[in-house]
Amino acid sequence: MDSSDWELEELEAAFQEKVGAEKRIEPKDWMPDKYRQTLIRQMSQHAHSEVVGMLPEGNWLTRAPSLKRKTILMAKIQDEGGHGLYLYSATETLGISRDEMFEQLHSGKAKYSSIFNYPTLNWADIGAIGWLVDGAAITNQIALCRCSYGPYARAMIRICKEESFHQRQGYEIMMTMAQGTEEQREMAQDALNRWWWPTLMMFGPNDANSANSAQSMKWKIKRQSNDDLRQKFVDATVPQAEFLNLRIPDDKLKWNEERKHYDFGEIDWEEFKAVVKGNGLCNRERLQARVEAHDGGKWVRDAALAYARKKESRKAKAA
Ligand code: FAQ
Repeated sequence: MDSSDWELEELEAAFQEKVGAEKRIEPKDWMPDKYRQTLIRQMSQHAHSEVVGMLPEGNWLTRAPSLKRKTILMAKIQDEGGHGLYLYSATETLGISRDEMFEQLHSGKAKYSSIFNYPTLNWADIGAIGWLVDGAAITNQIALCRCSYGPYARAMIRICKEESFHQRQGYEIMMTMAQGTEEQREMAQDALNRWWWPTLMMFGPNDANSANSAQSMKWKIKRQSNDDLRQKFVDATVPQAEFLNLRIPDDKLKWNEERKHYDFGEIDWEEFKAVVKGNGLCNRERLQARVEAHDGGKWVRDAALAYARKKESRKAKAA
């Protein structure tokens, strides 16, 4: 072991001690390269999810059933876009550029949440996304508010506040439909049937198969395991479904008095793997939409850059 190895070990020990003491790591602090890379991976995938996540709901903007519903949905989708930008900025503090992140998304190298590869077939899907998908996102993100990396943890605090409004608006759509005509009730049930299992997949593989969890928990990037968060979501959501008088599509779902949790059925992990690999119902369509949006916005970026350069050169001439 030479002196630089000793130095590295000392730095790593001091880093882990800081994390252990619940102190935040900030962009200029020393951090192990793998910690940086893990954060870049998770945070950029999170940012991509927010931005790709605008697409399924965007599909219903022109067909929202009233002006009020349309304005609410528009505000929600804009919030998701804002979350994406906020998270891209937080990820940039780790030394990756936004262009690199976009390149990773557009080339298929970076992942985004599996949930956004499912189609939105009827208006009740908008309710189900708000209720279930935002509900799952909040469950996951509340834990991330205590992430050891400062910019990510702080971003999560603001994002969770907005997600909670999204969850409420989704639940309110479901309540309106569940109490409406028989046809509306059926649409609400159908949406729950289709979104339930993909929502449970959002939390990632079971703990035993989660490649990144052990290290991420040690570094306090993740504060609760995939399975614990999934269980928390199920426990909170089952009574909400009961209140709507809708049935969760799982024959194995049952309160376990001993565990004080709901037992639930096995997730179809083959479906999860297929979606993550790019073979879900909408993967190609989603990626194509993002690439087209990026290419279509090139002239705006070029114009903004040309304007900024001109302003700089005027300033330099005047000085
Ligand atoms: N989809 O070892 P783990 C939202 C990958 S935001 C696709 O357990 P990790 C707001 C994982 O990347 C929703 N891939 O991984 C909204 C890894 O592959 P890699 C997004 C998944 O990172 C609402 C591999 O599997 N939220 O919804 C998924 O420790 C409505 C092994 O897994 C976040 O991103 C999946 N579901 O734990 C917007 C939260 N699950 O990268 C619009 C932040 C796992 O090694 C409308 N992220 N994989 O090649 C996290 O908390 C974590 O990254 C987990 C996964 C928990 C998602």
